[in-house]
Amino acid sequence: MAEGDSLRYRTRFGSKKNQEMNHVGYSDENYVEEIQLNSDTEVMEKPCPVQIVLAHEDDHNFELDEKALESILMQEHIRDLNVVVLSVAGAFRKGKSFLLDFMLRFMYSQSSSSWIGGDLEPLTGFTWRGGCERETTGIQIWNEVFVVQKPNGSKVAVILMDTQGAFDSQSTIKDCATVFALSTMTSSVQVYNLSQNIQEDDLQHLQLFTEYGRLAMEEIYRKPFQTLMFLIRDWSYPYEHSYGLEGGNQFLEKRLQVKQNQHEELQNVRKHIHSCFTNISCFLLPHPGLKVATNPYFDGRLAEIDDEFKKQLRELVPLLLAPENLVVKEIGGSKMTCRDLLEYFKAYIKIYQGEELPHPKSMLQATAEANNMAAVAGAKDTYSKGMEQVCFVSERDYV
Ligand SMILES: Nc1nc2c(ncn2[C@@H]2O[C@H](COP(=O)(O)OP(=O)(O)OP(=O)(O)O)[C@@H](O)[C@H]2O)c(=O)[nH]1
Ligand SMILES: [Mg+2]
Repeated sequence: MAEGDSLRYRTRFGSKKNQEMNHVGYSDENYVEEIQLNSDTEVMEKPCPVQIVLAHEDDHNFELDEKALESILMQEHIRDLNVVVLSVAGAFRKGKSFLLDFMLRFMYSQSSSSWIGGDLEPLTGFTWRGGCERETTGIQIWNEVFVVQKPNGSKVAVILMDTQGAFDSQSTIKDCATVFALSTMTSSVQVYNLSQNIQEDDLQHLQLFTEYGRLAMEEIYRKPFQTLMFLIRDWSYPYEHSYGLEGGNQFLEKRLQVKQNQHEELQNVRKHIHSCFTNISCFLLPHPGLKVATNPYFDGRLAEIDDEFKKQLRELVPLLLAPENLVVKEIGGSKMTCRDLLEYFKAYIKIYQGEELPHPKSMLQATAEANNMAAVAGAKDTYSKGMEQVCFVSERDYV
């Protein structure tokens, strides 16, 4: 789907003052919508993704669109509500935006068991597409903040966040770390989207990126971040660990286990991940079928998605977004409102724009540095040995 195709249009509502709180629906033919208007709202965007962090390719810098973020977070009816932020991050081209669009469907019709949509309905929302080139850049959030009542009666504001995929050919390791760190720091639920398995380098990158996030936080909290869900796409070993949360958690426990006889490096990465998040879980999602993965004309319709994938999706999305499962964003143990989130965003982005943080090293740089250090050590050794020989010879000559 080309950018700008479907949802990016504006509607002028006129200046209706003090309208009642309304409901937003989402159907296959069109958006059935009655949007809550604030007293000061004149122009309201139709539901669409909004770029809040812009990635500047030329100088590898990130910029916060404060105005755009403010216009979403400071809406009168939500700004003082506690905020829940669900963000999906991970490597590029792995179905992050596609997944978020199912989450949108759930948020728009959660009372209904048919939230997943109609069989022939194209999947819209955050822009997703096939192909090998990256799509999402920077950070986007859905401009509709969902107000949900938790079982205890409290109302929370739910924000869905999409992020630039890591490891594309245009991004440096610092760019990837910045996006991932910002996503981790500003979300209460971070979905770490992985393909097929959890490899050791996936854990190393998670360590690097979360450390980059922790560095930017003013105080060092014991567990700085909240919920982390490893989401493994195209899981092909259901005979070892079954699809879903239970199989996922068993698998994760094995992968994150710290053992006595393990190399220190492997132990450290695991200890680091445990020390960063309060809740860690894992969900195993099956392959959605070849049409999803390879057909360039696939438009997201359920009719062309494998049944097992749909079954697991019906489990996964409510696990993350059902009212009873929503996790309010906290920093240092304090719950945050939408208003607070805006301030934190502004503070965090400044840190990444400044020069005070060390640059995260790429694997290549680290290897080059290690090679240089080994060469220096070798040269020193040769020098010392040579000097010893000279000194020993001359000493003997003088004796
Ligand atoms: N194999 C596989 N493909 C998927 C899955 N989910 C979606 N896709 C396909 O993956 C492709 C990329 O989907 P996107 O949602 O645009 O991926 P993304 O991770 O947001 O990509 P970037 O924005 O470039 O980082 C599309 O062709 C989807 O149809 C999945 O679970 N497995
Ligand atoms: Mg995307």
